[in-house]
Amino acid sequence: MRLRVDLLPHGNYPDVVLVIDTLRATTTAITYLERGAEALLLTRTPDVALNLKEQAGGQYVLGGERGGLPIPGFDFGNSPVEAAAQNFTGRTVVMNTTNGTDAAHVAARTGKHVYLASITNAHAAARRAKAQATEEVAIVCAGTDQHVGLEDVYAAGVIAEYLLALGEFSIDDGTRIALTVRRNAGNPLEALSSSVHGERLAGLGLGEDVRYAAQVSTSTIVPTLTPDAQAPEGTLHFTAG
Ligand code: 3SL
Ligand code: MG
Repeated sequence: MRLRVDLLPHGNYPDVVLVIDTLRATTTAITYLERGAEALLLTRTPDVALNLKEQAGGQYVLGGERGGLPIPGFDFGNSPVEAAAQNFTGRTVVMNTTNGTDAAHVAARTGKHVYLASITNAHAAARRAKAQATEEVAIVCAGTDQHVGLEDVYAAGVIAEYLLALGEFSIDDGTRIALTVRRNAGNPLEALSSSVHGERLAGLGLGEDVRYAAQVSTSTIVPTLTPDAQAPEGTLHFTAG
Protein backbone atom coordinates (compact mmCIF):
# COMPACT_ATOMS: atom_id res chain seq x y z
CA MET A 1 0.00 0.00 0.00
CA ARG A 2 1.29 3.45 -0.92
CA LEU A 3 0.97 6.58 1.19
CA ARG A 4 1.35 9.81 -0.74
CA VAL A 5 1.15 13.41 0.46
CA ASP A 6 0.65 16.10 -2.19
CA LEU A 7 1.69 19.46 -0.77
CA LEU A 8 -0.69 21.02 -3.32
CA PRO A 9 -3.45 19.33 -5.34
CA HIS A 10 -2.01 17.58 -8.42
CA GLY A 11 -4.76 15.19 -9.52
CA ASN A 12 -4.55 11.63 -10.85
CA TYR A 13 -5.63 9.97 -7.65
CA PRO A 14 -6.45 6.33 -8.30
CA ASP A 15 -7.92 5.24 -4.99
CA VAL A 16 -8.52 6.90 -1.58
CA VAL A 17 -8.10 10.67 -1.29
CA LEU A 18 -8.15 12.70 1.93
CA VAL A 19 -8.56 16.38 1.09
CA ILE A 20 -7.21 18.78 3.72
CA ASP A 21 -7.92 22.46 4.12
CA THR A 22 -7.31 22.77 7.83
CA LEU A 23 -7.76 26.57 7.77
CA ARG A 24 -10.60 26.40 7.35
CA ALA A 25 -12.82 24.72 4.76
CA THR A 26 -12.54 21.07 5.75
CA THR A 27 -12.63 21.88 9.48
CA THR A 28 -15.81 23.87 8.88
CA ALA A 29 -17.32 21.12 6.70
CA ILE A 30 -16.80 18.59 9.49
CA THR A 31 -18.46 20.99 11.92
CA TYR A 32 -21.55 21.48 9.72
CA LEU A 33 -22.09 17.73 9.73
CA GLU A 34 -21.37 17.57 13.48
CA ARG A 35 -24.11 20.13 13.95
CA GLY A 36 -26.67 18.01 12.13
CA ALA A 37 -26.40 18.99 8.46
CA GLU A 38 -27.84 16.24 6.27
CA ALA A 39 -25.44 16.92 3.41
CA LEU A 40 -22.88 19.33 2.02
CA LEU A 41 -22.78 20.49 -1.58
CA LEU A 42 -19.35 21.82 -2.59
CA THR A 43 -19.60 24.09 -5.61
CA ARG A 44 -17.03 25.22 -8.15
CA THR A 45 -17.99 28.89 -7.91
CA PRO A 46 -19.95 31.18 -5.58
CA ASP A 47 -22.47 31.76 -8.41
CA VAL A 48 -23.45 28.09 -8.51
CA ALA A 49 -24.28 28.35 -4.79
CA LEU A 50 -26.18 31.62 -5.18
CA ASN A 51 -28.19 30.23 -8.12
CA LEU A 52 -29.16 27.18 -6.08
CA LYS A 53 -30.41 29.40 -3.31
CA GLU A 54 -32.38 31.50 -5.77
CA GLN A 55 -34.01 28.43 -7.33
CA ALA A 56 -34.66 26.36 -4.22
CA GLY A 57 -34.95 29.00 -1.50
CA GLY A 58 -35.09 27.60 2.02
CA GLN A 59 -33.79 24.18 1.06
CA TYR A 60 -30.20 25.38 1.19
CA VAL A 61 -27.95 27.24 3.60
CA LEU A 62 -24.90 28.89 2.01
CA GLY A 63 -21.47 29.04 3.67
CA GLY A 64 -18.25 30.35 2.20
CA GLU A 65 -15.62 33.03 1.97
CA ARG A 66 -13.44 35.17 -0.22
CA GLY A 67 -10.41 36.73 1.41
CA GLY A 68 -11.51 35.01 4.64
CA LEU A 69 -14.72 37.04 4.81
CA PRO A 70 -18.32 35.95 4.12
CA ILE A 71 -19.44 36.12 0.48
CA PRO A 72 -22.25 38.65 -0.13
CA GLY A 73 -25.57 36.79 -0.33
CA PHE A 74 -24.28 33.83 1.67
CA ASP A 75 -25.79 32.96 5.06
CA PHE A 76 -22.51 32.14 6.78
CA GLY A 77 -18.79 32.65 6.39
CA ASN A 78 -16.34 29.77 6.54
CA SER A 79 -15.92 29.67 10.30
CA PRO A 80 -15.98 26.44 12.31
CA VAL A 81 -16.63 28.46 15.46
CA GLU A 82 -19.66 30.09 13.86
CA ALA A 83 -20.85 26.71 12.54
CA ALA A 84 -20.42 25.06 15.95
CA ALA A 85 -22.85 27.55 17.47
CA GLN A 86 -25.65 26.70 15.01
CA ASN A 87 -28.07 23.82 14.55
CA PHE A 88 -28.13 22.56 10.95
CA THR A 89 -30.34 19.55 11.55
CA GLY A 90 -31.85 18.38 8.28
CA ARG A 91 -30.32 21.22 6.25
CA THR A 92 -28.08 20.98 3.21
CA VAL A 93 -25.15 23.37 3.41
CA VAL A 94 -23.78 24.64 0.11
CA MET A 95 -20.12 25.57 0.44
CA ASN A 96 -17.76 27.57 -1.71
CA THR A 97 -14.31 28.67 -0.55
CA THR A 98 -11.17 29.96 -2.19
CA ASN A 99 -9.06 26.79 -2.12
CA GLY A 100 -10.65 23.96 -0.14
CA THR A 101 -13.70 23.33 -2.28
CA ASP A 102 -11.57 23.46 -5.46
CA ALA A 103 -9.18 20.88 -4.00
CA ALA A 104 -12.15 18.57 -3.41
CA HIS A 105 -13.18 18.98 -7.06
CA VAL A 106 -9.66 18.05 -8.20
CA ALA A 107 -9.76 14.93 -5.99
CA ALA A 108 -13.21 13.93 -7.23
CA ARG A 109 -12.09 13.84 -10.88
CA THR A 110 -10.42 10.46 -10.40
CA GLY A 111 -10.56 9.41 -6.74
CA LYS A 112 -12.54 6.27 -5.92
CA HIS A 113 -13.15 7.26 -2.33
CA VAL A 114 -12.93 10.96 -1.49
CA TYR A 115 -13.07 12.28 2.09
CA LEU A 116 -12.59 15.64 3.79
CA ALA A 117 -10.01 15.61 6.55
CA SER A 118 -8.54 17.94 9.09
CA ILE A 119 -6.78 17.84 12.42
CA THR A 120 -10.16 17.66 14.16
CA ASN A 121 -11.10 14.35 12.51
CA ALA A 122 -7.56 13.06 11.87
CA HIS A 123 -7.89 9.70 13.60
CA ALA A 124 -11.30 8.88 12.12
CA ALA A 125 -10.15 9.95 8.65
CA ALA A 126 -7.04 7.76 8.86
CA ARG A 127 -9.08 4.75 9.95
CA ARG A 128 -11.57 5.26 7.14
CA ALA A 129 -8.82 5.66 4.56
CA LYS A 130 -7.03 2.52 5.72
CA ALA A 131 -10.26 0.52 5.67
CA GLN A 132 -11.14 1.54 2.09
CA ALA A 133 -7.78 1.66 0.33
CA THR A 134 -6.67 -1.13 -1.97
CA GLU A 135 -3.58 0.50 -3.50
CA GLU A 136 -3.00 4.10 -2.34
CA VAL A 137 -3.98 6.67 0.24
CA ALA A 138 -3.34 10.18 -1.09
CA ILE A 139 -3.45 13.05 1.39
CA VAL A 140 -3.98 16.23 -0.58
CA CYS A 141 -3.17 19.62 0.92
CA ALA A 142 -5.29 22.45 -0.48
CA GLY A 143 -2.73 25.19 0.21
CA THR A 144 -3.52 28.84 -0.40
CA ASP A 145 -3.60 30.27 -3.91
CA GLN A 146 -1.18 27.61 -5.22
CA HIS A 147 1.22 28.17 -2.32
CA VAL A 148 2.03 25.42 0.14
CA GLY A 149 0.49 25.99 3.57
CA LEU A 150 2.26 24.94 6.75
CA GLU A 151 -1.11 24.23 8.42
CA ASP A 152 -2.14 21.71 5.77
CA VAL A 153 1.24 19.97 5.65
CA TYR A 154 1.22 19.73 9.45
CA ALA A 155 -2.29 18.21 9.38
CA ALA A 156 -1.14 15.76 6.70
CA GLY A 157 1.66 14.74 9.05
CA VAL A 158 -0.81 14.14 11.89
CA ILE A 159 -2.91 11.88 9.65
CA ALA A 160 0.16 10.14 8.21
CA GLU A 161 1.31 9.27 11.74
CA TYR A 162 -2.05 7.64 12.44
CA LEU A 163 -1.95 5.74 9.14
CA LEU A 164 1.55 4.44 9.75
CA ALA A 165 0.39 3.20 13.16
CA LEU A 166 -2.45 1.34 11.46
CA GLY A 167 -0.46 -0.59 8.86
CA GLU A 168 2.40 -0.97 6.39
CA PHE A 169 2.84 1.70 3.72
CA SER A 170 5.52 2.64 1.26
CA ILE A 171 5.83 6.40 1.57
CA ASP A 172 6.80 9.19 -0.81
CA ASP A 173 8.85 12.31 -0.09
CA GLY A 174 5.68 14.35 0.42
CA THR A 175 4.88 12.06 3.34
CA ARG A 176 8.44 12.41 4.69
CA ILE A 177 8.12 16.19 4.53
CA ALA A 178 4.73 16.14 6.30
CA LEU A 179 6.07 13.88 9.06
CA THR A 180 9.11 16.12 9.50
CA VAL A 181 6.89 19.20 9.79
CA ARG A 182 4.57 17.42 12.23
CA ARG A 183 7.53 16.50 14.45
CA ASN A 184 9.31 19.84 14.33
CA ALA A 185 6.72 22.61 14.12
CA GLY A 186 5.50 22.42 17.70
CA ASN A 187 2.06 21.51 18.93
CA PRO A 188 -0.92 21.92 16.60
CA LEU A 189 -1.84 25.37 17.86
CA GLU A 190 1.76 26.59 17.57
CA ALA A 191 2.04 25.21 14.05
CA LEU A 192 -1.27 26.59 12.81
CA SER A 193 -0.76 29.97 14.49
CA SER A 194 2.68 30.39 12.93
CA SER A 195 1.47 29.68 9.37
CA VAL A 196 0.96 32.59 6.99
CA HIS A 197 -2.74 31.83 6.76
CA GLY A 198 -3.08 31.37 10.52
CA GLU A 199 -1.51 34.80 11.05
CA ARG A 200 -3.80 36.26 8.42
CA LEU A 201 -6.92 34.84 10.07
CA ALA A 202 -5.77 36.15 13.45
CA GLY A 203 -5.33 39.57 11.83
CA LEU A 204 -8.96 39.40 10.66
CA GLY A 205 -10.07 38.70 14.23
CA LEU A 206 -10.60 35.00 13.46
CA GLY A 207 -8.00 33.58 15.85
CA GLU A 208 -10.67 31.46 17.56
CA ASP A 209 -11.08 29.53 14.31
CA VAL A 210 -7.36 28.73 14.35
CA ARG A 211 -7.68 27.50 17.94
CA TYR A 212 -10.71 25.39 16.99
CA ALA A 213 -8.92 23.85 14.01
CA ALA A 214 -5.94 22.85 16.19
CA GLN A 215 -7.96 20.38 18.28
CA VAL A 216 -6.75 16.84 17.57
CA SER A 217 -9.30 14.13 16.73
CA THR A 218 -12.22 15.69 18.53
CA SER A 219 -14.64 14.53 15.81
CA THR A 220 -15.43 11.11 14.38
CA ILE A 221 -17.26 12.60 11.39
CA VAL A 222 -15.58 11.97 8.03
CA PRO A 223 -17.34 13.88 5.23
CA THR A 224 -17.64 11.34 2.43
CA LEU A 225 -18.22 12.01 -1.26
CA THR A 226 -21.53 10.26 -1.90
CA PRO A 227 -22.58 10.28 -5.55
CA ASP A 228 -26.20 11.39 -5.76
CA ALA A 229 -28.09 11.55 -9.04
CA GLN A 230 -30.26 14.33 -7.55
CA ALA A 231 -27.25 16.53 -6.65
CA PRO A 232 -27.31 19.74 -8.71
CA GLU A 233 -24.85 19.99 -11.59
CA GLY A 234 -21.45 21.40 -10.66
CA THR A 235 -21.68 20.28 -7.04
CA LEU A 236 -20.05 17.52 -5.02
CA HIS A 237 -22.37 15.82 -2.53
CA PHE A 238 -20.82 14.90 0.83
CA THR A 239 -22.49 13.21 3.77
CA ALA A 240 -21.26 12.20 7.22
CA GLY A 241 -19.26 9.01 7.07
O1 3SL B 1 -9.09 28.71 1.04
C1 3SL B 1 -10.10 28.23 1.51
O2 3SL B 1 -10.78 27.40 0.94
C2 3SL B 1 -10.56 28.75 2.86
O3 3SL B 1 -10.68 27.71 3.75
C3 3SL B 1 -9.70 29.88 3.33
S1 3SL B 1 -10.29 30.70 4.77
O4 3SL B 1 -9.60 30.16 5.93
O5 3SL B 1 -11.72 30.53 4.93
O6 3SL B 1 -9.93 32.11 4.61
MG1 MG C 1 -6.53 26.77 3.82
